[in-house]
Amino acid sequence: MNPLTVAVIVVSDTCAKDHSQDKVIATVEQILANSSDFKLTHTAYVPDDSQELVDEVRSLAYNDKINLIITCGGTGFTLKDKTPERIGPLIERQASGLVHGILATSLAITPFAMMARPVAGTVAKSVVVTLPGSPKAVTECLDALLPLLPHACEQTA
Ligand code: MTE
Ligand code: CU1
Repeated sequence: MNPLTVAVIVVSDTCAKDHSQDKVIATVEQILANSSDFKLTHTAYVPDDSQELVDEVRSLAYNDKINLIITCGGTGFTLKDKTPERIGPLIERQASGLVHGILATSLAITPFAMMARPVAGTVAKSVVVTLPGSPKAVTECLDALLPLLPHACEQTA
């Protein structure tokens, strides 16, 4: 079977201005390199709380028919952290199980996990998850989600 396609969107004012500031894409590349189920086919940098973020997710889901769309960053409590507010309205079917999974796994590692406000669900035939922005958090969340994501993406496609 063909690998499932993955897109990673880094949501950060800093990284959108200067891609060399980003360490998250390399982190995800490394994690997915160990998986034959997934292939990273799209990456993007968008500013926090932007229409670009919304447009990117829509286009990846509806035009490119990506199996898994991961956003990284903008889930915290600073005023510009609006990823859940931007992505939430796009979600057609909520996946509260993925949200619980992210939070439960992360809480076992750090109480600061309570400061992420993730949303997850399906948009068209894509599974969308909003992860925190640090490479550490992205690694911890993906470690938890990867075992079930092939099944979730296959059901969604
Ligand atoms: N989840 C995991 N697994 N590991 C972490 O280190 N950091 C937390 C939280 N979730 C963390 C985590 C912190 S400190 C913040 S502020 C929030 O994610 C939001 O991060 P974001 O603003 O980069 O999205
Ligand atoms: Cu934090």
